[in-house]
Amino acid sequence: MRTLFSIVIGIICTSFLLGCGGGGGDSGANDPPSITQLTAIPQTVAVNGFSTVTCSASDPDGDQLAYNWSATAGLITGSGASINWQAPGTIGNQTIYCTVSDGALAANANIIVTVTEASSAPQITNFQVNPQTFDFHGGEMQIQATITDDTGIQQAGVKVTYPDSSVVSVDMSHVGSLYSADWTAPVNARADGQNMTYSLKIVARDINGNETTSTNTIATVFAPEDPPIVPPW
Ligand SMILES: [Ca+2]
Ligand SMILES: [Ca+2]
Repeated sequence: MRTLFSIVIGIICTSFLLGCGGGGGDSGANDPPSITQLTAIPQTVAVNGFSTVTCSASDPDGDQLAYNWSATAGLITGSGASINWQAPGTIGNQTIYCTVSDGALAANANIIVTVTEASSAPQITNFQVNPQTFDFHGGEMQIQATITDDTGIQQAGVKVTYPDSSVVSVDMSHVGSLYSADWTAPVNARADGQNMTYSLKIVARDINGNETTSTNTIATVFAPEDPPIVPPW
């Protein structure tokens, strides 16, 4: 009889403690962590590009949290609340999953990142230099080309390499995709009767830093003509 009484008292006490723990939340019970935000910056990346993924989470009990990351494709580096994700080499949507655990209970969230084609380098076509030859006076030439890009041209210019290998850069202006510049070829003042040849090429850079250099075009300023040779008779 005394034993049964003890068991009943024990059950009552246990129920009381559970009730206190559940109702008050101050001891015994564990509540799960919650994820308030999961971000990927940027959320659209080029193939093989990088995104920083950050999980903001908290635990009502102040438990230490462990972060577990996975993704449908790509490469995860780092650990903890923020990781680095490298996109795969193929376009499409990929999902990155984060699980936050307090050791007993967990919360989950995921975010979709869009993987796009890489920005390609500018295309330079119809590169023309006019005129391409000058008498010894030299003179002004017009340089033009059609330059296009999938993401936008940031800068285009002409690099002129002089006969002594020094280089002069000339900015190009444009109307639509037609880029142009003027450059004046100097007088050929050489005393040795040699032509002056200049090598011109266009360098175009897009907003992503991709650069394209055209093939070279040569412009020539001829040597002064020799005086006519007087026959020795
Ligand atoms: Ca907890
Ligand atoms: Ca581009």
